[in-house]
Amino acid sequence: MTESQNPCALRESADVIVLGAGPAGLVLGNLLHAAGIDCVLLERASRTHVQTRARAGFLAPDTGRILDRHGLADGLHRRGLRHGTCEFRTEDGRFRLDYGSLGQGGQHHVYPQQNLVTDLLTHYLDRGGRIRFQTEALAVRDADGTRPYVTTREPDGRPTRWSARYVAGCDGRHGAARRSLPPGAVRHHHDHGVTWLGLLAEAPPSLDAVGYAVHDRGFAGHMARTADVTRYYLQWQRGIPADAWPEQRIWDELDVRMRAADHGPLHRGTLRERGIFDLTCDVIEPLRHGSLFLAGDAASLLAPAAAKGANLAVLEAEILAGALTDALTRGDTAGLDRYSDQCLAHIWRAQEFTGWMTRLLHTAPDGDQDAGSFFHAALRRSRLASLRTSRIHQEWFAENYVGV
Ligand code: RFL
Repeated sequence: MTESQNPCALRESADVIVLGAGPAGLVLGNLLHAAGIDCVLLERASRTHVQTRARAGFLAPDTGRILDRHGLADGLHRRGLRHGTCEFRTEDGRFRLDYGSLGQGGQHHVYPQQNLVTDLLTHYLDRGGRIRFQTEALAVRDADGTRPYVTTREPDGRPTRWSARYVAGCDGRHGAARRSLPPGAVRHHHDHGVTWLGLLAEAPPSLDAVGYAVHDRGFAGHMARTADVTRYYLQWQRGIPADAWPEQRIWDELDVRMRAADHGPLHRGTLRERGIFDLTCDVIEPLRHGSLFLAGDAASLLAPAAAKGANLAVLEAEILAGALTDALTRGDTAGLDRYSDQCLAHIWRAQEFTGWMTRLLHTAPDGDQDAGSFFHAALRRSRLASLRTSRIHQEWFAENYVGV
């Protein structure tokens, strides 16, 4: 017996079913609910889990403006920090870019993703928004018909069938929306060939800027999160587990790559979290399949080198919310027809800049024939020299670094 024929399955419905309660799903849910649209969020994890999952921290000025526009930025303004400088540390010394005051740039908000998710969730629930935690979407069915439905597994294991007019797949790269795409959907995939060890240190930031250290031993990164917590990244050999090195060795390696002997010591602290991130990316094309729309990481995965993923997620959620509201309140489906092309233009631009940043910061990718070669290192050095000396290059950087 198939899921759809199961007579025991509970049946529920909403005009819009939003899969996933990350930044994309929660912004979308808040905007739809505020517009009076009947919607429900289905989230696989528990409330505690989504509110404590540490990921992004750098939110672009446009993201702040979107959240402001919809009254969702209180926490960001109260507790977020502002950031407009990055420091590159290279074999030729260090230089700073005040991207916040360059060209079309602007300052980042530094606000941990789990705080943003908590704010969005609280706002949604306080206004009576519907959400089901620990409810895993299994598949989206009949997306090309007029009454799509989502099959789910409830917390007690019972199968449920949710029918809707539209389904928003905001359930990330491993979610049910991607698994349910029809054969015509294309996934463009690219592996930058670089791996990061991501670290969350219980230590105050060591410099008042984002730190990008370009070193022959590999990249190291420093990013403030709060006054007491700092993210560090180390370019890492693929296949080596995250716990392979003791803390002391990690801090020593960060010291070497960040050139602490020349530029000042790093504040050390307990490493609260370690994670391995392969810098891969992909784009699903198109982002609409009948009544199913993809947003956020479900639509496109970006390597974290340029801090774009959560920003795109918020932007796409706002565009999709407007289009769904027009369709459901006025029967105007033009926004839904435009959705995929409109978002893909932003996504490809973000992918392009992320790829450029990845090449700027790292030693040659694993498996590259030229790994460690003079040629790769010389190109990287030349790119950095241009960024250090060319005002036009700096303005281009600023515009792309903070823009989505
Ligand atoms: P999320 O945040 O992954 O949320 C998806 C939600 O869907 C749920 N889910 C399901 N629910 C129901 N049924 C299913 N079958 C489900 N499958 C999954 C999950 O439990 C989850 O709650 O996706 P969303 O909303 O699209 O948001 C995307 C962002 O999370 C992501 O792009 C950013 O974290 C990327 N990123 C950064 N982006 C920035 O803009 N600025 C940054 O500074 C930044 N730093 C980062 C980052 C990503 C990182 N990682 C994880 C590689 C730093 C790191 C280390």
